[in-house]
Amino acid sequence: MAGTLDLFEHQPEPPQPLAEGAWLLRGFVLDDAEQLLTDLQQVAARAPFRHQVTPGGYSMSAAMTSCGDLGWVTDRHGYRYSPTDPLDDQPWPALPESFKQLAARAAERAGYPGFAPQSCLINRYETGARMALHQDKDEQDLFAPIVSVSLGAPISFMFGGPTRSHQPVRWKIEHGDVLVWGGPSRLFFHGVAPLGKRADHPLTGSVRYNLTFRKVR
Ligand code: MD6
Ligand code: FE
Repeated sequence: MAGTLDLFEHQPEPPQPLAEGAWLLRGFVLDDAEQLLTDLQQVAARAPFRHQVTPGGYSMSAAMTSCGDLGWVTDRHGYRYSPTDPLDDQPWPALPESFKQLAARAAERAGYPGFAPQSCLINRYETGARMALHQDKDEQDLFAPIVSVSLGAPISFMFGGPTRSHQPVRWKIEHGDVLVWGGPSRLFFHGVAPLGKRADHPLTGSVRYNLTFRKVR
């Protein structure tokens, strides 16, 4: 039955500002989520998820892989972007077409037209995995925004300010949500709280994935 409600259900929500230059696009990738998850699994079949080690010697609780011309890696020697996967010294899998299009579309919606990412870092969170407060500052190009896509189980995202001492604001981020940020908030501190025991999604079970698209150079 076509009720008037149907007319509203497919209206995209307007972008929600988190800070100057930072936008939350609720549900922006809902229609593309299954394709993105399929393509993600293909990337992971070639470049498997792994728990990287920080320069300080800690194993990260989120498992990671990458695709695109460059991948974000960390080991005892530091954080950096690498054109090859350290597991096999081969180039990373190419960015799937669905990833490229989605990243460009989301960036444009948030006011950053012409976004062409060189790298997509894929984080996989299982119960209890988290990401401590940090800045994304390993990129040379700090003018380009970062586009961040969340798939699967919901998580509490902490969005801080220009210094570590700014009290972060918590946002519940769900399957299909996209964050786009650049400009004045490009270097703001952020992180995610531990993935809850009861976190669940029909497409991924208790797992949450996050894709972050970056222009590095
Ligand atoms: C995450 N995201 O959502 C971790 N960084 O799992 C990030 O660290 C992040 O979402 C830069 C820009 C957007 C992000
Ligand atoms: Fe980050």
